[in-house]
Amino acid sequence: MSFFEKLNKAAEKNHSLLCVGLDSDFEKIPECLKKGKGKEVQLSSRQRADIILEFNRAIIDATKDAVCAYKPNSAFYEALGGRGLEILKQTIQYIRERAPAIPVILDAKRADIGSTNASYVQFAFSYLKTDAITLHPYLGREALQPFLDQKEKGIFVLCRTSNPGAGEFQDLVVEVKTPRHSTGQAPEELYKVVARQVADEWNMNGNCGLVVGSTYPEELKEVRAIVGAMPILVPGIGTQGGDVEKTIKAGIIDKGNGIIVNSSRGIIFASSDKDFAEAAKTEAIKLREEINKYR
Ligand code: NUP
Repeated sequence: MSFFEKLNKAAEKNHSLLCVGLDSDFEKIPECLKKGKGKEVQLSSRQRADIILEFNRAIIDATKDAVCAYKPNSAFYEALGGRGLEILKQTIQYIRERAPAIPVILDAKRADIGSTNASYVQFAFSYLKTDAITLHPYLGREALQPFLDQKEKGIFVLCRTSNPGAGEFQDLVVEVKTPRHSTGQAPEELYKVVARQVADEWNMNGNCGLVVGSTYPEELKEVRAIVGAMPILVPGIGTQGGDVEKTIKAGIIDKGNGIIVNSSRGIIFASSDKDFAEAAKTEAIKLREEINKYR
């Protein structure tokens, strides 16, 4: 089954467009999980990683019936070195065991020249066994081909990011000219060019999606108009202040899906007390219901 088939099934089963981001920053892990494991300053990377794994497992058990996907961000695991990569793999394995219907998106924002991408593909899909990955578009399709060739996987290309300075490059108005001909497209912002290229040129295997931040609902609406029904991963809800109603109205397609709404810190760190898993569940259900209200 392809990633997008799996995603749609999970969304239907849990009646949810919510993706919970497993951005398990050690500093924010509830104290109750750290107690009895030594003084925090003395904890080794291995011990920190083990605590994060315990945290992730509790979050997954608590939220698995309210989500359509999980999205661990590689940065928080890479920060812990070798054991960090192991617990990222073990977290994905745990999702397979406890919630096999729920796909996993690795947020790693990779991309390099083609031959190097082949190794990134191996890391994401052979070692970690994730279902989908996020990529930068900057090197172009030729370089990203090893990812695009992964027919059963989801390939999410950054289009309009959620950060305040996203427009520095993404809003530059450009005219597309290939070496031999102009496409005839009027000049437009770079993020729209990315959206158009991915939809028209890169999506030959039907495995592409885009990333557009919920902090820019107007841009999300414009991207939706360009790409038709292509799935869009939308981070920025919760801590970054994205508006749920505007996001859903701008991004949803006729069938009431087509977007994957991510919240990380707003869900997983809803409480820093012993009730952290229960609080994550409550927040996940609340956000799922709010999203569903506007579908
Ligand atoms: O444009 C983007 N904005 C963004 O926040 C693209 C992303 N991939 N992300 C990621 O989504 C970010 O790296 C983090 O993993 C998550 C948002 O987390 P939070 O603000 O919900 O805690």
